[in-house]
Amino acid sequence: MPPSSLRVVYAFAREMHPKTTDVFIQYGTAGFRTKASLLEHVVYRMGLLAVLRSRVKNGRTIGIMITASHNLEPDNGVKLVDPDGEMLEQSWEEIATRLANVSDNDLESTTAEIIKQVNSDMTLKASVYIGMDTRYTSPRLAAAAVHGVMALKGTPKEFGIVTTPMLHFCVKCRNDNTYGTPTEEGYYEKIVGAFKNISQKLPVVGNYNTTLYVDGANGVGGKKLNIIKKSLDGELDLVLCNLGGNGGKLNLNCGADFVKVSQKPPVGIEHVPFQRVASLDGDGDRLIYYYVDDKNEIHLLDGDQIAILLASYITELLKSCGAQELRLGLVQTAYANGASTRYITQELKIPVTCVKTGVKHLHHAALSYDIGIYFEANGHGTVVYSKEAKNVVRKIAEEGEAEQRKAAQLLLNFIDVTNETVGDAISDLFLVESVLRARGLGVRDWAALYRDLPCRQLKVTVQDRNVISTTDAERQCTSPEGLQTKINELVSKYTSGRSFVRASGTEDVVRVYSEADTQESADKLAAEVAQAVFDLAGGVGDRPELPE
Ligand code: 16G
Ligand code: MG
Repeated sequence: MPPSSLRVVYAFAREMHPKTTDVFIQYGTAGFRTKASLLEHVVYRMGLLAVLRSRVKNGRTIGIMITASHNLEPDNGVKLVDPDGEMLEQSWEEIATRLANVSDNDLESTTAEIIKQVNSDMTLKASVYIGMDTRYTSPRLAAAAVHGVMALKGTPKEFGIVTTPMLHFCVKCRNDNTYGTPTEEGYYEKIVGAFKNISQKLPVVGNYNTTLYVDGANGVGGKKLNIIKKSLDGELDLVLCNLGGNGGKLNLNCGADFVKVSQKPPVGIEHVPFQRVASLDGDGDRLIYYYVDDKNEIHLLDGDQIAILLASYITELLKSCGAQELRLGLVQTAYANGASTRYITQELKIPVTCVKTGVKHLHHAALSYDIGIYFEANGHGTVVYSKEAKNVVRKIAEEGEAEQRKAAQLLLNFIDVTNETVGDAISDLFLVESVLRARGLGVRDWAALYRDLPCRQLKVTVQDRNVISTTDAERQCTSPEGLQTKINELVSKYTSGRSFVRASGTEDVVRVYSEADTQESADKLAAEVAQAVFDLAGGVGDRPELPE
């Protein structure tokens, strides 16, 4: 494409998606995320960038997802998906930030500069898949993405309303047809089909029962489960709540993030004591389980417990297959409950790696194992299997002894239920249900595997959150000076105390995490550390108070 045709980039921008704000925006942990009203020009420009990225990748398909995940309704966001269904390569985040922030007048020249910088061959074809969540602002933003793709003569394909992981799955399938069919139906066929295969092999035994309540966060995940529900043939009886009807607002007092952070059950569900409930987030990439007991107290089964359940079951299957040589490992972040890490390393004897918050870090670390299981405590995670691991299991499924073959076939189904591209609430839900069913576990049996230490999360507003720097996978704070020493001093007063602070990648706040042997202690420690952050890192507004 000759440079002169870049003029259309400017023309489209000026006519249809002008930049109307000077607010600087940054490609963060999960793309751009802010008030929907500030995003149209950003999404248009991500349409442009996706085309350049597709061309750099020899015409392989790139994804654009319009969503602000668990944020409330007025926000929205956009992120790019790389050809294997993974997050955009980190070195492009700065390029995305630059392109999003230039003025309309400089857009043409900046686009030309980036084309040169990344060496994008503008004669190649380019393909971009576009999906969106259920927000009322999403269709307009998706249209802006389409215009961006067309401005650079790429081919957009719109998927309409899909979960974020569905879009990742479709991008992966489009670039690797051995993975599946790149459509929503293809997703159901593979993932739900494999779950049904597993269910048919495993009778319902022990304390497991097939009823599962679901908190859909009034978002896209619940809507898709409503489609899936009809095809489950009674293998799982889904009672779907918070599907977006009856005035229920997206993520408002419901959804995985609300449940995890507030440690409260969501509104919109009539709780039956000891009934297990799965809570999804707004775009369907996080999953938390919980139950409410007969005293109305909530018991969470978060990403840590999900990881443990999956890891112990896969280990068992590997043993039954006779494939113990495959290296299985778990990846967590600093938010993982200390009790979970102890249980995994000491009881299950499975190696654990700790990395920085953000899916891309976990995903990357998980790839270094033959079978890598990664979960953030907030419920985002999945399992990745190396090619070698799949080949070994396939071979056993065909040539092994009868018992080994059976286990290997089950593991192959399990692999097919997994959305390996990214954490996926729907796929994870079917994985969890498969394991509970296979082991005859009720939700209380699952919760009894080990006991989490009580924990608390708080946030503190400061003048500039970037004054906080961390090291050791965010577990130690290196600036501002004196803060880590103060945290150490506070932590040392508590039995089983642990605390860390980090700057949020998605909100203008500093996050505080604490755990200790009692909830009172965890709450007090968090508040004390929050005060230390406020005092030493330029807190604004009211100083955090200690609990009564
Ligand atoms: C984003 C990340 C999630 C992380 C969270 C932390 C992705 C797809 N999502 O939602 O992994 O836990 O940010 O948020 O990477 P924070 O930086 O505001 O604490
Ligand atoms: Mg999400």
